[in-house]
Amino acid sequence: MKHTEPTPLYALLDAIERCEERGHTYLASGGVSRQRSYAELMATALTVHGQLNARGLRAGQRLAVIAADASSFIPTFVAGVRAGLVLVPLAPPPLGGRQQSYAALLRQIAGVAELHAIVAPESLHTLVAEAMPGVPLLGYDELHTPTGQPTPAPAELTPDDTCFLQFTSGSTGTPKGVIVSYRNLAANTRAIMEHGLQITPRDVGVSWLPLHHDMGLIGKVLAPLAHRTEMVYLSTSAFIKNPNLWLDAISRHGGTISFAPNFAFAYVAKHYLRRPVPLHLGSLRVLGCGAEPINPEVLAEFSRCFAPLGLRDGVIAPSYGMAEATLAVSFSRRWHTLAIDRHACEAQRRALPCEAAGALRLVSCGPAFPEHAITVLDAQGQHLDAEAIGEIAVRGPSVSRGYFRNPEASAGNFVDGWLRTGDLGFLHGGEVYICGRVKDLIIVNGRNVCPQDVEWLVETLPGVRSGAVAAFAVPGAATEQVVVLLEARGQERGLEERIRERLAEEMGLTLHDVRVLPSGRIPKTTSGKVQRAKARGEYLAGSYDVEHAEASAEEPA
Ligand code: 649
Repeated sequence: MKHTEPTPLYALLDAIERCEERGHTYLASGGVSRQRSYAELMATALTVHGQLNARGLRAGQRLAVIAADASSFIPTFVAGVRAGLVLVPLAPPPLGGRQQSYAALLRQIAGVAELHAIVAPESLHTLVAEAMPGVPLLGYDELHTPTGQPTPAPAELTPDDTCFLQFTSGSTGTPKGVIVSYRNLAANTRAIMEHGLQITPRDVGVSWLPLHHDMGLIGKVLAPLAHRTEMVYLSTSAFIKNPNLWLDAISRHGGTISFAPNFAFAYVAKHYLRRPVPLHLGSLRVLGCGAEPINPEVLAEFSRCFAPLGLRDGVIAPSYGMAEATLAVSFSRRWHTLAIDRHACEAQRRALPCEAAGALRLVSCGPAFPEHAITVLDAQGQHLDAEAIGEIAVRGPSVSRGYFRNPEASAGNFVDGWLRTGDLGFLHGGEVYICGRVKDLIIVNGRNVCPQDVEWLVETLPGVRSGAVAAFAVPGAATEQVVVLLEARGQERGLEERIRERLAEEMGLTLHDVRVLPSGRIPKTTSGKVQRAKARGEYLAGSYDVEHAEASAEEPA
């Protein structure tokens, strides 16, 4: 079958400008929401384009944009597309401090991206000016003020031009900017919207995802823009403070599609059980889960919790992807699991289906999208058969051509037309199952243990914060040894002991060390993923020793 080329985003701007019947709703924490049609959004984008042009910015130059609230970020991004600029979306500073590491991240990105200008909310100008000296700094307010001059013509672009650079944090080293072309973006948008979601003009998307990260930016802004999908946005910080707001927004606005990482499913269900509110979830037809290993227990618990509120069966849809493949590479319509033999997995790296008690249960992330392929490679780069566990590699029109000005990293990950993902997993029945990151694997006494297995078990204990556990290996005398760091809600007495007992009973693991930390101490990426390698580095450097001593001192003897 011959596939036609999907239309690139820049060629859809006229159609978006004419769309008055659908648009965005921006929810504010105070309860006042604002609505804007796609036509109004484009009118603002034209104003911003005028301002960018007046400041001498020209097609091909790189413009960083710190993702503030959706209502100012989105038209600014669209203006950059219209101007033919290479956009560089950046995270806002993390909630609750860590300003120094944020400034360091900005400095590193400025070093790689050679920016021509940066747009930041006025409140961050001092910080940004210090972190990125010499980069012209623009404010959202000034960009949203009309110049009084005629609107510049849209830039002339081709599908191979770069739309944006998606910076990924990585656990160590400098951040890498994935080059996302208009062709990549259009291919992935088509796969997600037409094949995966079978989007219709009646759909309503709801998102609290960070706007700088691929899932929030492409999944919830750019793909919906291309299809002029009705969208409701609330901020990530509002969601973190009150997780009920997500399902409440779906309930009030008749949301049909939403996506979130696994931690959010656990977080929302736990919070809801403590503070129930009225909800009607019958409108939802796809509730996607991706971006982190998916815990089947969490999905089952979420379904049990919200089925009485109208959440329909088969709505939860696991999805797998990464920035290097633009966003998504696979999608599963109805979530299901496969149980495999733990011993064969850990000792021989084979996925042997097995229904015995204690089997390892993994969630299917579905088959590769049309025009895309998934394979599994061994350490030498040879293709393996189905059921063999190895490194997942991906091919297809969504796969980027590499990292911006980083030939070594590009040559390492983009090999013979395949993207090496760094994820460990296997294929079964044409569907992909992800076991975790290759580099995070814990090898102890000849067993290959996936850290999330340990982390998920720890998370089942009362008092442990969801998505705030890190398991990793440190060198030991004969074999590697396992360390667990976790953040706890309040003071749970005897938590360390309970963790050690549970892991010994359920997984036969003896822990070298367990550290109960205050909230916010486990390192995470700007999109909220636990950075195990960084946590390990900090642990080995002794960064957690002081707090640990203080925390234990508070406990009665
Ligand atoms: C993951 C992105 C998941 C990511 C999302 C499709 C209205 C509303 C919505 C809409 C349209 C209209 O994490 C993408 C697919 C969203 C469509 C929304 O459409 N990228 S990343 O580069 O930051 O990280 C990639 C890594 O995350 C892990 C892997 O290690 C991967 O290399 N990861 C997973 N691990 C286990 N299981 C999964 N399912 C994973 N997905 C990503």
